[in-house]
Amino acid sequence: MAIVSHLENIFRQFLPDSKELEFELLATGNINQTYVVKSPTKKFILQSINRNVFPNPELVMSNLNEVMTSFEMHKVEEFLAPLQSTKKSNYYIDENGDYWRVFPFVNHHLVTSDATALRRVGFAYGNFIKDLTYIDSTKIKPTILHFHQLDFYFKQFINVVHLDVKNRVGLCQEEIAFLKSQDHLVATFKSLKIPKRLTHNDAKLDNILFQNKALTKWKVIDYDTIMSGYTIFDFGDLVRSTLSMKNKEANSLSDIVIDAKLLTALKSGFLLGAESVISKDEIDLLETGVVLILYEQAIRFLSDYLSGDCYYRIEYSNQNLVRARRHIWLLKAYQKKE
Ligand code: GN1
Ligand code: MG
Repeated sequence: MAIVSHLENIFRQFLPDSKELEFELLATGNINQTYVVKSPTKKFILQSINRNVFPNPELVMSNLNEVMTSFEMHKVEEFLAPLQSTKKSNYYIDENGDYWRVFPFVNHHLVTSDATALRRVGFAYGNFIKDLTYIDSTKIKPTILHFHQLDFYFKQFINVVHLDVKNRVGLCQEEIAFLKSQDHLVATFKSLKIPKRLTHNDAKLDNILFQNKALTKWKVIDYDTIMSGYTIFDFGDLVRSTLSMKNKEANSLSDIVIDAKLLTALKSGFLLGAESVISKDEIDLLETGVVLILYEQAIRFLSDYLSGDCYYRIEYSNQNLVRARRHIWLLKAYQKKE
């Protein structure tokens, strides 16, 4: 098959002698294309960078080199280094101009969403915030402009509603009206007085891989959006993704369950991990971070739906609308809880 030989060729740029390879497409991410590569003895992750989302893949990979150098120097064990190609680079550009990298595959335990496990997840991300302070932030460049900049996403949303290029506005009037009614959150975002620092920026549950049952050994993965950001957004994404997982079957607002015990577990773990670097102002705004990121994600998913699904990968036609709705329900339920 043409695609398999294409993938084999790419993979052999990193491990030239590998034989009997199998490739399995992973459907977990919304952006990059990711394969599990099985050789008779070992497994790897082969991933191409989505150039529509990351217009400058060189930057993604040079940031990764900076992260790697600092983490190696400080013996950060929770980091997974990419393999070097035979040309001594951490990526390979194929004939289509696509950028590919290879990571070791981490055998991992799926995290159950009980309080003990979520305290460990919280700790892992808090600890990562601490690890990121080892890096000289001036050496890390933004890989996506305006990332997590709520006022930017809101303007874009108003614009796509106005343009209505796919004639979909009529199908989501209620969602649009709700998101517009919450524009005070844009003002909250703009008035944030906490400093920016290096953050993960996609701190979701799936991006922590635990390697033992006791959850004491783990890797944080997905380094493409490590750049300057707000700590409270990493915490927010962690809560958001946990709530999304717990509520993935929800079909209406009344189905949404917000489990306070689990949120407490995430928060206490996160605070413990980031204890040495997090400020009182940041701690006071952690819950605001959850609200802001739920709102941001709902806006981004709905904007993508309205503009014809150009950003996030979809598996069925109105998936971005479904994603936006779930985030709106989560936001409403979370706001009610407060
Ligand atoms: C995207 O592809 P994935 O799942 O790693 C997105 C994140 C969202 C996430 C929502 C670069 O990340 O911001 O939180 O989907 N990444 C980018 O599931 O936009
Ligand atoms: Mg990601």
